[in-house]
Amino acid sequence: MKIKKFLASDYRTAIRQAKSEMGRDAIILHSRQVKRSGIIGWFTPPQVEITVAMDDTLQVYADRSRQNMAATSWPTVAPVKPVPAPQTDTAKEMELLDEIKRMNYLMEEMRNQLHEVESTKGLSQPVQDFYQTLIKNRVKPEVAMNIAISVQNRLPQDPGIETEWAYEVCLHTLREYVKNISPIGVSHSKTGRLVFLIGPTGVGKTTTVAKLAAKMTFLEGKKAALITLDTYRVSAADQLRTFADIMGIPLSVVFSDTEILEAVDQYQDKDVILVDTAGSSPFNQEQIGNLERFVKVAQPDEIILVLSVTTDSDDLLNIYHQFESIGIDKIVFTKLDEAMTFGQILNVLYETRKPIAYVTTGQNVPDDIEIPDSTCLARMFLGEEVME
Ligand SMILES: Nc1nc2c(ncn2[C@@H]2O[C@H](COP(=O)(O)OP(=O)(O)OP(=O)(O)O)[C@@H](O)[C@H]2O)c(=O)[nH]1
Ligand SMILES: [Mg+2]
Repeated sequence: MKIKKFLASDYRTAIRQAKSEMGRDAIILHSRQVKRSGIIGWFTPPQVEITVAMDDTLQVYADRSRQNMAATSWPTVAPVKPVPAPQTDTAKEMELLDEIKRMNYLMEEMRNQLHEVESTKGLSQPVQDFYQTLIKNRVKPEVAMNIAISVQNRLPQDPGIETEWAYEVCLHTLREYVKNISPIGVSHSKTGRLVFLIGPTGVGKTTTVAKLAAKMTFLEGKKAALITLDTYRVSAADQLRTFADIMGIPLSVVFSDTEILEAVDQYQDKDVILVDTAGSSPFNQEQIGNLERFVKVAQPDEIILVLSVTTDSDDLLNIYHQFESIGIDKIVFTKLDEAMTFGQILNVLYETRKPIAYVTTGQNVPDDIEIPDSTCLARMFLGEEVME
């Protein structure tokens, strides 16, 4: 690991120096303002010192994680080539334990299936089919069952009920669970709406910020400004700067509490100030704590959690709960173009009762972002093709 300090008149110059010497994936360990010594320090502005680290293994990891993180934000264990172990007593015991675990898992599966058969017994055939369709589309059994029961309660007991009518009732009921749709609330009466986008690494926060800024500026005629708090990696702010420069939208790279307040103050004449944040691992309390501090200082009007639908339902809910302390107002679901099923969206909305703000459907800025409508979402949960 190589660690080096860089001293310059401002952050941007210090980062430029660090980047050219240490590479794009170097990590900023610490940054501070330093007053020059002696009498000269009284009359000149403080300098900026950043401490930067770079490790060859980090470089490899960074390259790899950039590809992997896009698929899922949850750490995965690299597959290890099995090495045949000598069959000692301990190895045999381990094998036995594994076998018991496998049997327990199978028994649990069978119990669930029996439970499912038992609980779907009271449902008419079209509602049972509806339930099975939800399960196939990765809706959790308990969520699917609750929705199926409310569908059943709305249908007459008539066994000869028409399938088409039953389908309409299913769709209508499903829609009610996702009718809370709430894009960013820019209003003409109040400028300077401050919106934070937070979430795990690689889910598409920066891309979503760029898409939103471009849409608002070029399609809705709004004035937008960008702030990035992502100063963890030396090259992180460059990504958004490139978009900002192309779009002609102002961007501030912010390192401290004072700087965020200054930036927010400076952009008060804009309709919306979008804040991109560093990806936080839900396991890293320090990163979540840092984010929480910025939120306390800046007091945003909206905090949007960005989640990728390529992540498994249970992981999505775990991530939600890890970020909950920051205060989540609404959710953006990204990478719908990379998923085969969408039940995980319903699972998250069902449990959290939070509104959905947008969905994103590809890498293109600004086209691949949409405000979904509830019919479209309901049909997606049933596995119907509704998006390009
Ligand atoms: N397929 C697909 N890719 C997307 C979508 N949104 C973003 N991406 C891609 O996902 C990758 C990560 O996107 P970023 O916007 O950098 O993600 P981030 O959350 O800002 O990442 P960190 O800042 O590293 O935490 C990029 O390759 C994006 O082009 C989407 O809706 N669909
Ligand atoms: Mg980013």
